[in-house]
Amino acid sequence: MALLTPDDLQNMTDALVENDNLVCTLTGLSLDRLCADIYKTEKKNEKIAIIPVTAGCGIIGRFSESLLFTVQHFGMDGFITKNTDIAGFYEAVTSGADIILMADDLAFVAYNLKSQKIAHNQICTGRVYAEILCRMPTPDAAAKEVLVIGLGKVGTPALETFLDYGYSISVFDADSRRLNEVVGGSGYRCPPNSSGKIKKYDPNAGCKFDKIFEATPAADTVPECCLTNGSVLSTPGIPCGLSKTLQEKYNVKIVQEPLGIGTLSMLYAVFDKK
Ligand code: NAD
Ligand code: 2YH
Repeated sequence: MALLTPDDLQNMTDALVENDNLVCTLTGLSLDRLCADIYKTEKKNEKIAIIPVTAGCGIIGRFSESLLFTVQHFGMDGFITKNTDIAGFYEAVTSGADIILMADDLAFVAYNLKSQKIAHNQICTGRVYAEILCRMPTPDAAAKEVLVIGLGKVGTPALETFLDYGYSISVFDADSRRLNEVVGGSGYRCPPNSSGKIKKYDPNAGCKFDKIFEATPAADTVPECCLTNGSVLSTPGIPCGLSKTLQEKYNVKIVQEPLGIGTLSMLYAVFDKK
């Protein structure tokens, strides 16, 4: 399980603003409009409590502060509880919170105390980064092709989104057992592959991809042979899977930010319907 570090979050505020602008250029929608459209929900003055959690590896420097920045940047009302853990939960509820954000080492959730809707960070992150690629204009319906690298808890929900949009998906994972599970349509959260829409990526086949999704904890996962000039890489993976050299050589546009985009997606997942 990859845990965020304070260093990962060092430039988070700038990255969130820059990525919001890039997503707007790519899709025509700002990140909050995009999330509202994905989940068909809207914010309505909800009060969002962020509870620091000491369990496991403990408090991560800049984690709660980055969540508060995200909440406030998108015009919502939020606060970090003074207390941690259960005392923080009590403080959040008695202070009138509508939604709670909290994370331990295994899960980061948003919970709507009124509607009891709950959202999981890995699922919502995979969904929003995949939606960004799906909503970019594609000139020709036949060109709905995407390469997905990393088929874990973030990559797998992204597959469902690409299938919903009718994409043909080439997949790769360093774990051959996981790769076979996904291509075979069985195993943890595997979308059924009855239509043969998911196939193994073959680096020797010479396929280039305009759209690439990456969700691994490794560097240099995106091979040069899959790139074409102006490819778009949508990647929640930390660190970035594409080297600076290849990014510049192929003029790749990269959507990547360590926490805020996924958090915004979680919040819209638990807001009330429009
Ligand atoms: P996971 O462990 O569930 O899945 C990672 C997958 O990547 C695994 O299937 C693994 O076999 C595969 N993998 C590892 N090294 C690889 C390589 N060199 N080439 C190809 N595949 C490789 O992890 P996850 O929860 O899906 O998270 C994936 C990444 O996304 C992590 O870096 C995590 O920190 C990050 N993440 C970022 C955000 C965000 O908001 N940016 C949110 C959640 C997770
Ligand atoms: O980063 C994490 C885990 N990888 C779970 C998230 C799933 N992508 N947890 C953050 C822990 C935060 C800490 N408990 C705090 O500061 O409150």
